[in-house]
Amino acid sequence: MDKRVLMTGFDPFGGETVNPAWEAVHRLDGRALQGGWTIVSQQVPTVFDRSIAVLREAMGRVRPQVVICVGQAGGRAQITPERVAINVNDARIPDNAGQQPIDTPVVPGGPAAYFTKLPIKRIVAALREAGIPAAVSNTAGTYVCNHIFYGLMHLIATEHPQVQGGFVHIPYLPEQVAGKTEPSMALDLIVRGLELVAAVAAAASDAGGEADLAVTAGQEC
Ligand code: PCA
Repeated sequence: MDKRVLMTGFDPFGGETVNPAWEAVHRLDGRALQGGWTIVSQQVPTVFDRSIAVLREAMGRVRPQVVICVGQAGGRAQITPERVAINVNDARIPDNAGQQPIDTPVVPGGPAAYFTKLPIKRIVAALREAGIPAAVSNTAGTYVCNHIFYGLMHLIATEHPQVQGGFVHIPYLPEQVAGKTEPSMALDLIVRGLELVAAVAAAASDAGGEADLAVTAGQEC
């Protein structure tokens, strides 16, 4: 069998010299999963628009059945699959090309939001079962991560209807916060977690997009 999970990871941004997303994702390149699946890794730039162009090219070349984009969420303590991508760019800091869009759409005329069809609650349950801190997130922010997530969901809606896709945010690496108070997660644990995310998503794709677990991930404000 010949089935592929395309995983993307961003390059460093915001003054950091590493991005845990690419550090982890590139270690998974070529990793075989149960059921005849292989992970294919692709770096994407932390740049509005160009990130989606690189993703679109990679989807055309790799022809994946599952796509999982991964980004750094500095300050989070858990691996967090995202529920929803929104059609807005609102950048607090410039991207790696110096662009800082404010309140522009990712896709002019596109829907306000897309929900992932990945089984995010199944993924969180599997991660916790493996002893890896995880939670569903209900916002991917308004920077390049939400941007590529929305772009991915729009590509699925318009060009690749058979693909299942989603986005996962991960914490800082310990070396990024040495001397600070923010939480971090060791690279080995992030790599194991992302492999598990890919495995659960691949199994759900094999099962024809099975229903997610009916457990709450709700939050009050
Ligand atoms: N995190 C940023 C963009 C690139 C990344 O890894 C974000 O959360 O938008």
